[in-house]
Formats: sequence, C-alpha cells, structure tokens
Amino acid sequence: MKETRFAVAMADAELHMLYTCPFSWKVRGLTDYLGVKNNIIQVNPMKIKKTLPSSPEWTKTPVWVESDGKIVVDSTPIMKHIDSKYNDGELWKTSDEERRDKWLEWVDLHMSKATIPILYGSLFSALKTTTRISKLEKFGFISKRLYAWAGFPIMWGIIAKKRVKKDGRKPKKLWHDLLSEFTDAFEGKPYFGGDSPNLVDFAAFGYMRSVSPFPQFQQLTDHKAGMEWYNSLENAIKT
Ligand SMILES: N[C@@H](CCC(=O)N[C@@H](CS)C(=O)NCC(=O)O)C(=O)O
Repeated sequence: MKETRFAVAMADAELHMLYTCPFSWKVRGLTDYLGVKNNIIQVNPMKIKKTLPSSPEWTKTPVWVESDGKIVVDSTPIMKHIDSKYNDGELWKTSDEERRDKWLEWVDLHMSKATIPILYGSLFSALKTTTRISKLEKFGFISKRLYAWAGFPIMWGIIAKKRVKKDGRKPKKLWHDLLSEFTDAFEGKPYFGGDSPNLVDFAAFGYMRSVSPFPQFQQLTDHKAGMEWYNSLENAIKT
C-alpha cells in the first residue's frame, strides 16, 4: 500500500530536521511508515535561523517542503498534511474524535516535556548526551567541540534541573508513568489507533524514538507494555 501510493507522488519533498529532535522524529517515523520519499536535510543546529527555508517566520525544526515549494511547519500540522496528501488522511480518521484529540494533546504536552529530563537530568547524563549529539548532528568543526563541552552544563544546570524539580519525579519514573498511562489508553489493542497505528501513535513514537540513540534509553526498556508498543511500531515502520 505504502510504496505504490508514493510511486505516483512527488519524489523530492524535503524534511529539514535535527537528528536528535523529538518533533522531527514525529514526522520522520510517519514518512518512513508511509514510504513517502523525501530528501532529509540535516540542519546545522547552530545555523537553524539562517538555513531553514521557513526562516525568519519559523525557526524551529522540523520543516517540510513540498516539491512545489509549499512550506509546512510545526510537527503535528506537518503530520496531518503528509497523511492527508499521501495517505487519504487514513491515519487521522477515527470514530472517536474526542478521544483522538484529547490524547494527541496529552502526548504533545507530556511526552515532549519528558525528553529533556531523561537526557540531561544529571550532570553525567547531560555530558553523555551533548557528546553524543555533537557526533550525531551536523555541526561545524568548532561548534561541534564547543557544544559537546559547553552545552552540557547549560542543559543540565539551567534547563533540565528546573524541569525535573518542577515535575518532582525521577526522569525514569516520569517516562514509566507516561508509558503506562498511554498504553492503558489502548483499550486492549496493540496501538492507540487499534489494530494498526494512527497519528497519535506516531506522535508518541517520535518522542521516544528521539531518546533511542542515547544510553539513557536503557531506562525505558524495562517498561514491558511500552516496549512492546515501541518495538512493534518500529517494525511496522521498517517493513
Ligand atoms: N512545536 C514545534 C516545536 C519544534 C521545536 O521546538 N524544535 C526545536 C528542536 S527539537 C527547535 O528547532 N528549537 C530551536 C529554537 O527554538 O530556536 C513542533 O512541534 O514542531
């Protein structure tokens, strides 16, 4: 279903993304699942404002550019756009719009806030994260080194500490609670969307997927229901 649909569609849409950006992964998981071919433009994190095609009005990743030049911004609207254009809106259709909308909002509100604490919540994990990010992202020669060493005290000391304190839970506990709450809403099915995933699944997947290149991901792997969902979605995306 996926390949044929895209075979007739345009081949050169662009996804401007940061490799470690959770919002970018919401879109990337979806395009991979649907088989929507696109050029992935990995943005230099230090040059976002200068290089994004949506700049200066919108200076955040992800940004989606259609082959006709139409620019779509903001991860959730991008997901809806892609599903509607390449998939007849199948992943957005539901018999219970209230449930879908409520949970999409929940995912965007809560899961988005859980990535920073787990990645930067302690000084050591912050160091591991910035070092890894400096390797994964497309930095320049100097900014790569600067980011790895100067980035972690900032992320830990200023941003993550405040978030962890505000929530009150350890980052691992926060993730486990969120995964339980989310998977409990599946009503006995393998996905939020039922027997197959829908856009709410892909939104949640993006947040979790963005943590996966980091060693802290290990802290999530003992959440049974969460991992079952994550792994089966990952397999569905690959096949
Ligand atoms: N609501 C936006 C948030 C996007 C966002 O905050 N992206 C981050 C990277 S993960 C970014 O580009 N930050 C740069 C900035 O805020 O200047 C979405 O869902 O796409």
